[in-house]
Amino acid sequence: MPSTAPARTRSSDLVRAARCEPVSRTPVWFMRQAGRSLPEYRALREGTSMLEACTRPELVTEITLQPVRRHGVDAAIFFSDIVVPVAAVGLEIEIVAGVGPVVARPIRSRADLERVPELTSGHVPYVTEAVRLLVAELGDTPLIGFAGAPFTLASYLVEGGPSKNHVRTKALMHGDPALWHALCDRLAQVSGAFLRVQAQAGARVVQLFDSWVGALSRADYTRFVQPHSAQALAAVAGLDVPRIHFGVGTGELLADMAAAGAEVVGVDYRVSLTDARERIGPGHAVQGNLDPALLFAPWEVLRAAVVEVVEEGRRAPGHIFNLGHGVLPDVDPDVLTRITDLVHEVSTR
Ligand code: 1CP
Repeated sequence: MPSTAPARTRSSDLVRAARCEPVSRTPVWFMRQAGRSLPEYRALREGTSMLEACTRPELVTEITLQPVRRHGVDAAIFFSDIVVPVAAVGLEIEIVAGVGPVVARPIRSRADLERVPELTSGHVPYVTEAVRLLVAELGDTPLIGFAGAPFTLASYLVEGGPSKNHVRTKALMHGDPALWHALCDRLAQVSGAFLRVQAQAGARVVQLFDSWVGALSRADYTRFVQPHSAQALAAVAGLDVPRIHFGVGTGELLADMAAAGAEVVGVDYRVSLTDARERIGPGHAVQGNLDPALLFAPWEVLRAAVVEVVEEGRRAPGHIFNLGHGVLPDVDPDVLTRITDLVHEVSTR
């Protein structure tokens, strides 16, 4: 199916920055900009569970558009969750308020793996429909599609829910490498296909979230994770969609994450963009990396921090302004609007 996205989103600042091409000003969006801090989001979600909401195209469209209208950001991020594709193929999973994804029967054996079949576009017709509706509404603003990377997804599936130390995941990885690789191979197919569905319906950029991979050593990353993330990213190679790859606490892994195949490396707030560029090497754009906690600091302090990130980013071959991780739940949304305006103002070429 050919993309229905207007050709002009290809020349948007977001896409140009991702490709290390000149921009009119630094593009900005915020991880977790949809949901969370917006009262209009909480009103819409009233009475509908998170996973149920993700299957309703009109609702997804409205929630995705809310932060674009309110803040004037340079991109929309598709309202969904990293566990939507594994739920779509039949895994019993729930997103529990205040907790996160919880898996009824965790995946810990070869027999369990059969409960995670390959994903086809037929599993997620509501995603195709929502992306098409969105692209029609968004006009010049590009839509970012996303998926969870194999490691982060595997952690939820093996642990059965959110985890601090990922002990069962690491025990499986080292104790039964063959099963680990089989699980991640399957999850790479699921993630890659989920990215592909969104890109083919009109998403202009995709982001692969490996949120918790910073828990690993470099040796474990290259042996147990990188080939699978590369497989997920390769699923959208040739579709003309720049790929962003992001994780938290990944200072030691940035070079290897860049080598997994993305055009843009997302940098968390623990490493400066300047240091990150040195670790990543030439040829990649960077995304990030304002500390989300600074959104609670006095405006003058926050202002200086924003300007510093913009200035550092201008020395990179391409820069997309973002936070170093997601928007925290109780942030005043007006602060996000102010940051968006400031980034645009100080970066106008
Ligand atoms: O009812 C609710 O509002 C639940 C809160 C919520 C929301 C709004 C969850 C549960 N997921 C989402 C949407 C979501 N999740 C988006 C789209 C909105 C946007 O970004 O603007 C995206 C991109 C995600 C991705 C996601 N889900 C990640 C990767 C990003 C990151 O923050 O690192 C992860 C790790 C998840 C799992 C997840 N889903 C929800 C929660 C609370 C969590 C984290 C749980 C944990 O701490 O392990």
